[in-house]
Amino acid sequence: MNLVLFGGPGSGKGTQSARLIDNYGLFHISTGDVLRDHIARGTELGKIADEIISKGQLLPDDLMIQILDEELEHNAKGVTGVIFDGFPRTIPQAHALEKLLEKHGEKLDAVIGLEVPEEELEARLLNRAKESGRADDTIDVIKKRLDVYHNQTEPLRKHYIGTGLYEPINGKGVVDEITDEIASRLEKRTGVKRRTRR
Ligand code: B4P
Repeated sequence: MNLVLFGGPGSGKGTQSARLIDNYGLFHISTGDVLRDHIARGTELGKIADEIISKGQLLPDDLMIQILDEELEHNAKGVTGVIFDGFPRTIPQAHALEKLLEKHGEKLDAVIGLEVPEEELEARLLNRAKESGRADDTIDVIKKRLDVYHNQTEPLRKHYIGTGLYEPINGKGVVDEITDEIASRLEKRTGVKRRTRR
């Protein structure tokens, strides 16, 4: 089973991914985590990513597509399925993902859309900032990330509704209940049951 977790900044993609990995034994690719790892290690890519992320912008599509291709090639060989967390974020990235999966004889089974009102997203990210120390969790950068989301990422929602893959989920509420809702929709859609309860 190959899934995309889709939603605004702070919608809970990382939070729900952690649960889906256990529930279905899937391999997790978070492009945000990959970039933060490069920043922490001070690689050339990390230096580029640091500058862009701290401004709340997206990295260029060609660079992100290359990163994803390498992740699939080197780390995801032979896995039963993948959760794509934070990728795609633009229409060109979505087309690239289709091609990459095709190359590996795979396809996307569902796009889980975590739908959360903007005020809630802002509040969560400001709250996360207290502990995470993330350079992109400040009020100005959060506002920029929300703008970028509306302009560059939200059009993907319509794209995936058109393909029939989009599963809208109310992402506001208790984390466990959101996980249950995702599991129930996935079972209806694919017939696959989760191995553990949460
Ligand atoms: P990401 O790492 O993907 O980060 P995110 O959108 O901020 O967070 P996420 O939705 O995972 O939220 P979380 O579960 O942590 O991206 C960071 C940056 O990397 C991007 O801005 C961009 O610059 C760059 N980047 C990444 N991928 C890219 C791509 N494909 N192309 C170009 N650039 C890319 O949840 C947030 C907070 O809410 C947490 O504190 C959590 O505890 C809390 N929370 C979660 N669920 C909750 C709930 N139900 N109720 C209350 N709080 C909840």
